[in-house]
Amino acid sequence: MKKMISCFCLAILGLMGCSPTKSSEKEAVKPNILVIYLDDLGYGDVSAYGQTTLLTPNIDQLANEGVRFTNGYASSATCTPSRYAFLTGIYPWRNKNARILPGDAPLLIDTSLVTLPKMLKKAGYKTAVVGKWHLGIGDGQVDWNKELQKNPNDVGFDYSYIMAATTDRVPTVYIENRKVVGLSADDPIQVSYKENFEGEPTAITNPELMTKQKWHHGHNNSVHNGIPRIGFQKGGKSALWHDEDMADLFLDKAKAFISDNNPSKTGKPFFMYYALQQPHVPRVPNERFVGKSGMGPRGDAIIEADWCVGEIMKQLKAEGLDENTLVIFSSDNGPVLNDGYYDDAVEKLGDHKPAGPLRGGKYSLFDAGTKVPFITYWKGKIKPQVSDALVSQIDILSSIANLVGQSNPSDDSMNMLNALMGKSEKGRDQLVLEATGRLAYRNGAYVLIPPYKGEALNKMVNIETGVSAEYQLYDLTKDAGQDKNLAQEMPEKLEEMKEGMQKVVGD
Ligand code: NG6
Ligand code: CA
Repeated sequence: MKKMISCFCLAILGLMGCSPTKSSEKEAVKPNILVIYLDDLGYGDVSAYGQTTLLTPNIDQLANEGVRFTNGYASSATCTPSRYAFLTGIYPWRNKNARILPGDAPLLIDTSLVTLPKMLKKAGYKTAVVGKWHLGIGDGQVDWNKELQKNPNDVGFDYSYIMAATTDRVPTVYIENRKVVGLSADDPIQVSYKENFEGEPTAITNPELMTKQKWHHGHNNSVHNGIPRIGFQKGGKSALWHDEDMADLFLDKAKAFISDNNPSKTGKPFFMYYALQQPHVPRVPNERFVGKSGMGPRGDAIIEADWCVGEIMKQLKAEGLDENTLVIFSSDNGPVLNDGYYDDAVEKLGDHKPAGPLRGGKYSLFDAGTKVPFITYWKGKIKPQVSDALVSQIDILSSIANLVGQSNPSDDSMNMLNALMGKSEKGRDQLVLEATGRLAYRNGAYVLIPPYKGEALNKMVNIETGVSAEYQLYDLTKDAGQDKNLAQEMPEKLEEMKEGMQKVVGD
């Protein structure tokens, strides 16, 4: 009888999307967890964050019916370090290799680390990543035609369907679990970031191949699908992706994972990291979205991504899971317009402000580099609100560990569960931010940018780096645009901030 009751409970819990709790995990709630993570989406690119030129109704719905954070940060102003920090809960600047990686880089995450998916697996979850990876694969000598080792499946993901790096880097193929999808044995794929393969065309030798987009800076190696890329590749023709279909494909894979892993079938909750490729360069939305924004491919790609967000939410609803899924929406770093292709992002921008009221953008130590849209949504559980609490993507690991009754494996990651659930306005007191290897320090209302050598303007992308020979101190509550450097007039505050930063970062 006892056995029957527990089986019954198991079935009911399974239907609810919750898994049975051990006695030591009494308080744990185990919703499905969906992290929707965009690439280079700026604080001002979501209409719920105040802009009116580019409408993102599906993301807005999450924002308006969940917690919309006004002080939500990515860990870094570029992709790889932010994703590293999100998955490991470790500040990216603690790992010197956590920089923008080439497509053939070795796996950045030490396989002995407790990652977010590993922690969730321990808590009984099925885990998946679909979309952009950009955290390295293998040990530096990958044969892309063989079973891939040291990939997402080795750091906690039960299922992975990814691109290795970025849409502008080779190899331009999809990888499902340990295999490149669609490869044919008689046409192996070769990849190099050192030199071209003999006789293969590049954007330099054969500019006529660039039928869809031309390079502005970088991006002049192998050309695939009319678009020049970073790095060289040869062969693998049957496996090469079609950029125009990428959003639909990732969406299909993400939807399929949800229905295949509906807790009513598996008896386990799921965690999915849905990492969309938009609006990173090259921006190649499906033809259904071309021209929709009036802003060229960048705006169209954002509209396409917003549609994908709506579709994935519809899928949760269709599977009966919308009330037991915690959704976290964010972006890996701030916005950039010209990131290396001629794609009209600058020319057709009009009045749109991708960074909103913030200064800087991608690659920048100024706020727009790392302050990004950050939304938590859980139908029926999270009350709609705007929160000024200071939260970072680095805190997701500890906060979720707390929710599901697991211990937090990283000291850098702080338990912000109450803030994420909209139960408290209290966030972190302090946070270290990173941009291309340089650091800034946020504490309360203030941000400190220490002096650095280097250019104040990244001329290629036309974004202020935040670099100056002087200390910079800003009060972000009064001066979101970081116009007024208070370092001279607030010497005590400056000292306090220097000491605070030194305590976390060391000398
Ligand atoms: C840069 C690329 C840029 C983008 C970025 C990575 C050049 C000149 N620029 O090196 O286009 O790919 O790396 O972006 O090659 S991120 O969002 O993945 O960090
Ligand atoms: Ca990015």
